[in-house]
Amino acid sequence: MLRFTTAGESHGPALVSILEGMPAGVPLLAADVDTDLARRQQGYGRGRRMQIETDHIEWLSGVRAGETLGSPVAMLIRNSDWKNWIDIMDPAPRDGDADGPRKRHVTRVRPGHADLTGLLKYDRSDARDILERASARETTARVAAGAVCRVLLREVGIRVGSHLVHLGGVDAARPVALPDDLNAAADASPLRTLDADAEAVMMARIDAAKKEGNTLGGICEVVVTGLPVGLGSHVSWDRRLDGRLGQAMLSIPAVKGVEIGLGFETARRTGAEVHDEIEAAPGSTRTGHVRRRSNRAGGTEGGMTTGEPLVIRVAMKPISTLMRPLATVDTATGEHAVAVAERSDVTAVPAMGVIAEAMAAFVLADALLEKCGGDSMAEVRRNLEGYLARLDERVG
Ligand code: EPS
Repeated sequence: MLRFTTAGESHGPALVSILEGMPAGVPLLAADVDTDLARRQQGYGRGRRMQIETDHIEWLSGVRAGETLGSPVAMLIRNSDWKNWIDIMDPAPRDGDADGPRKRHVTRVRPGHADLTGLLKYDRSDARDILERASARETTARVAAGAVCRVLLREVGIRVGSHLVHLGGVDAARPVALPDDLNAAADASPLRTLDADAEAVMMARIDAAKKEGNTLGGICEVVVTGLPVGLGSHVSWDRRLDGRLGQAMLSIPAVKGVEIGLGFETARRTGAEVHDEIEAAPGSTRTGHVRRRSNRAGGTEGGMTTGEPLVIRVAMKPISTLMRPLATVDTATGEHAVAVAERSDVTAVPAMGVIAEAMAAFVLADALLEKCGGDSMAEVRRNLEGYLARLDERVG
């Protein structure tokens, strides 16, 4: 129903995000998108690039007078750093022999980065041809598309939030009950964590890693509330919501693991310790007038939402650009070398949480439109209300 694509290199003139399939009549302001872009730029442990950029969108299409038109929503985000890279990123051909190799060309490929595999696959000699697109700068355009999806979800009472639960070997305690406005609470922390004690230890660890020229990974938890039962489907592999969420999360640069609910822990427990017992809950329309006594499933059963909060944990490896670089091979000479040490971040895990929210918002908006889609917001609303009315009717 929904699809989006992005274009743009990290140090090119701009990024573009095109989202197709939004119904007409969704109220949409640039501020709805810019707020999420600013949230993605936060986080202790980021490098100097985030001081150069203040991301905001320019509408190219799909929005008029504060509402979507049903046509593709295209957004432009300019790279302020572009002015420093015009010569290096110039699309015009050059006379290689006369001009010599371009400045900032990269052959000392970084272990863990797309540099080497991309260079071999695409038959390039300068890894900049790969790393410019592999850069996590691209996630800005994803967050823009996700922010539009978030507005659609918000219109029907679905809220997407996240918080950081682990950084560089330090766990944050998860409160038994999450704050009602999860993002307001998480965004108040420089690491987007709800555990102030753990936050202090994590920040000290980031400082130490920075001194060592090292980098740190971590885990964020995305929580979605207000979902109706039955988004996604059990009938075919590619319609199962768990699989769609997994694909979306694992496509985020540096993400290596995803869990829904208890995730890997379910494999270690017995059935009685894993499955959520069900009881009647008259009046709880979105869960079908029942509730789970626990939510170890994390909000899905059979590849469909249960109506309980959707809980997804996303694990990010440490960034592969180290200021004290690892051993590698110089692809120009075949000799041993140390990897290139480009300017980078010590950690971007807090930002990854915001990106994971965007990817979740996209998958869930798509699944919502599959179940209750329409060409206008009014039609989506009517279809959802019809479905919810049927859930009420079933209990009489
Ligand atoms: C990145 C390297 C750094 C990060 C960048 C991702 O950029 P630069 O090479 O310009 O210093 O700041 O992230 C962003 C620009 C962003 O917007 O998140 C990388 O190599 O992936």
